Amino acid sequence: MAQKQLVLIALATVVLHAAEVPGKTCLRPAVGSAITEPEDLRSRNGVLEANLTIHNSTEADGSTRYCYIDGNGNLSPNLRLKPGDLLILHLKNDLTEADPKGAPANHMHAHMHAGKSGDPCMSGAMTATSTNLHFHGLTIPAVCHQDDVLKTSVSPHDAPFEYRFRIPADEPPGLYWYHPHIHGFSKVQVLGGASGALIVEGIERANKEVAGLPERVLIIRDQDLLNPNAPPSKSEPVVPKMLLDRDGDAANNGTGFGKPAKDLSINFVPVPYPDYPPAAIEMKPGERQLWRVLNASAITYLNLAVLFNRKPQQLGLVALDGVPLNQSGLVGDLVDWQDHLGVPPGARVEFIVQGPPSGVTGLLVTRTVDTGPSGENDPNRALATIKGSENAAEPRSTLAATPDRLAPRAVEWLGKVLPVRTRRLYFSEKLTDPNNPNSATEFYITVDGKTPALFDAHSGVPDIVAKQGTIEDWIIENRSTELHAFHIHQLHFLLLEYLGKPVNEPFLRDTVNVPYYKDKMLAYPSVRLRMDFRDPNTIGTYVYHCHLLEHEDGGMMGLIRVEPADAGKAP
Ligand SMILES: [Cu+2]
Repeated sequence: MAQKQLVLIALATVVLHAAEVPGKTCLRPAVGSAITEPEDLRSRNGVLEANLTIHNSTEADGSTRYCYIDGNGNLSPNLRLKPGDLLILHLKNDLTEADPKGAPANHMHAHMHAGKSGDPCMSGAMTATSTNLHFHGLTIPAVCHQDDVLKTSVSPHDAPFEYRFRIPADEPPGLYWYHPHIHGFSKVQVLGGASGALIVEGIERANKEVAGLPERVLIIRDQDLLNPNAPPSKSEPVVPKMLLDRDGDAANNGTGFGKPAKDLSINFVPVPYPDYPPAAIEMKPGERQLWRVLNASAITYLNLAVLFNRKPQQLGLVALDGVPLNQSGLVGDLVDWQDHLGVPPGARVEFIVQGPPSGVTGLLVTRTVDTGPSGENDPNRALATIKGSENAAEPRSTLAATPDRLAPRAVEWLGKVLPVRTRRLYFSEKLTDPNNPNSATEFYITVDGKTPALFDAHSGVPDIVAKQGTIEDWIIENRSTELHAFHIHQLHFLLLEYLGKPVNEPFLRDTVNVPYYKDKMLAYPSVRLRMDFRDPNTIGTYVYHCHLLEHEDGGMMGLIRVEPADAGKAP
């Protein structure tokens, strides 16, 4: 009898654990719900200190969700700091082995690599249950406890791991973000929902056009299809039968319709295929707001538009990838009015939106993106309704109405400095068996002249060596038949040429599309970027890669070492 009771008690304990402590599960709002804002964690007296736990759970439908939970149970909070503020995060890894179906398909090089010590700074473990943080877009050092993703790896049995760094005093004000960056496992964690916004405050100090505006953070994520076997909606035109691309996702069919590679969510409200029931936003009629939109998708491109009565509205772009459009200091308070905004995975757009008239319900949509013959299908779809209503609640934050002006940058505008050299890199893909179109694909980014090789997380040998204090031009070519998104850690770059044509952008980016190659093209599509290694925080060893995470996990990543200006000496 006593033994039976013991068993019952043990069972009860197990059940309690499985049912989760309240606030410790990756809860998701229902389809069609009103969009809420992520909670704000704001710095006070120059410091923001917070506990962040990464958690996952396998759902009844077999999908795996990931989320960050702060000390108060908030999901994936906004981290809000001013330039110069100190951020201290205590990252606890609460990951459990996910459903095998959620694991990456071909992770031949993403094997278990036991560290030599229990030190998360030296671990280098790249496993399904290891994690770390990358602070996308910030020019902070690539060292442990700051923004190193090569060796830093926190395991579930580790004590909370401390991230501690200052937002640089000259970091452009805008939208940045945090997400895990474990090679081979970035996709599964980010696709599951592991991401959040980091806002460097003061955009209204850079551009007076946004002073006094209410602001809203919208995070668009992708996730595996909730209804993978459903036929397309009856309201859609009939499209060619869906095939799979090289990554095993629904392939681009070139029509703008059909089954998407992934579902999307907006602030975690799912908008699932095939009918895309939109999430809901309310705005006061005619009110201007600043929308800060992050594409935290693992593989999905966005092309955002706002429609009133099916008519595209003007969106006033003021910042891209965290950098105000007037970053050069040469163009005044620039607002770039557009009726659609392309956003590759990893990129951010900050723009002015005007609320619909009273009684009108507008629509936030993503238009189709042509990802190339072997790219994913990113069809047209609704994301959220925008209802004009006198009773609409104001967003939580409003930008200062009469801000002091941001000081001009101390360094010369990147467009005016000559590069010390030009390098050529290219994206390419290769079937493991050239005679079998269904064999696995290998993904490369290669310095022209070298032999393509998959990224090796443990080699430590840089593909590129540069010197701090210098400027370089990089030409990035795409020799594959799908779109890729080039991203580099620790710095922003200036886009100088797109498809061989000069562009004149007064701002910087950290992620850029490189269009796909097609038969009979006379040259590989390319972009020319001016890379800025002047900031001492760019010293160190870090990565550049495609921001489609299945490409990054699959090997499309390279290593750069930036050496200190005072020659020869190790940092
Ligand atoms: Cu790619």
